[in-house]
Amino acid sequence: MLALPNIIDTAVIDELRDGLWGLLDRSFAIRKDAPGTWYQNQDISDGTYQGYRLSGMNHVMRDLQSSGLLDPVLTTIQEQFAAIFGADRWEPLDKWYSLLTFPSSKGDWNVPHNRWHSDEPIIVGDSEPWSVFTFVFLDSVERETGPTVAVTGSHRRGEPLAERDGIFDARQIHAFANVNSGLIDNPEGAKMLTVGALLDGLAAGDDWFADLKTDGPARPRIDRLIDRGTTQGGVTSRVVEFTGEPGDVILFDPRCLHSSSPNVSADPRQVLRIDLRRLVS
Ligand SMILES: O=C(O)CCC(=O)C(=O)O
Repeated sequence: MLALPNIIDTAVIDELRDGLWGLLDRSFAIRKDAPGTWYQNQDISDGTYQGYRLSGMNHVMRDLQSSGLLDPVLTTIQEQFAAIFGADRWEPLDKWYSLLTFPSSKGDWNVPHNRWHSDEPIIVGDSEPWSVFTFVFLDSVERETGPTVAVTGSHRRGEPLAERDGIFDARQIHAFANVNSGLIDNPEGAKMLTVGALLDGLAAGDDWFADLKTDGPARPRIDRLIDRGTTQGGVTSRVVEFTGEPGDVILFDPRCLHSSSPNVSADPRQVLRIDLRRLVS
C-alpha cells in the first residue's frame, strides 16, 4: 500500500463530492445532510455486519464519469503513476467503483474477521500484480468510519505458498482477462495461488493469521493485529487501515489480503476506486 496524501486539489474534490451527492439525490432520494434518507431505498444492500453499501451504483458512477468531474482526478492519478513507476506502464480501466458505505454498527470498532480476501491470484514467477487498485478519498475517513483494512506483506508471504501449493486454474485466468491479457508467460499452465487459498494457507503456518479470521473482543484484536503484527521469513505483516483526508489517494496491490471494516461513526464513508492495469512491456 502506498499513500499519496493531498494530491488532488480541494476544489476538484469538493465539486466531485457535490456531483456524486447530486446524483444520489436524483437516483435514490438519498441526501448527505439527511440521515433519515440514507436507509430508505431498496437499492441499499443489507449491511447488518459491516456497513450499508449502496448497491445499484453502476449507473450513478457512469453518470459521474460522463459529467467530467472525474477527469482531473484521473489525470493526477496517471501523472503519479508515471512519476512513481515510469511512463506508459499502467493504464486506467474504464470503470469507477463507489465504496460509499453508511453507518451500520454501534459500539467499538473492531478488526473484521470474516471478510478477508484477495482480488488477484499470486502467479509464480511474476513479482507484479496485473492491476493496482486506486482509492480516492472524498472526505475524511478515520478508524470509526470503517476504512478498508489490509495486511501488509501478505502477497510476499504468499509467494512461497504459491511455489509449494500452486495450481493451474483456467477459470481464474479467464475471470481476470480484462487485466491480464498478454501479461502471462504461460497462460495455459501458469502456476498460481488462487484468490481463495491465501488466507487459509497463511493461517496454517502462523497463528497470527488464524487469529485474523477468528472473532474476538476489539482491544486485544487491535493490539495483536494492528499494533504488533507478525514477522516470518523477514516479512512483517500487520493490519493497516486506509484512513485519509479529502484529496488523498492510496495505491494498493490487490494480491494482498484486505477487507471492509465496520462503519461505527455517524457519517458515510466517501471513497471511490479505479483500477489501473499493467501494460505489456
Ligand atoms: O472497504 C471496502 O469496502 C472493501 C474494499 C474492497 O474489498 C475492494 O475494493 O476490493
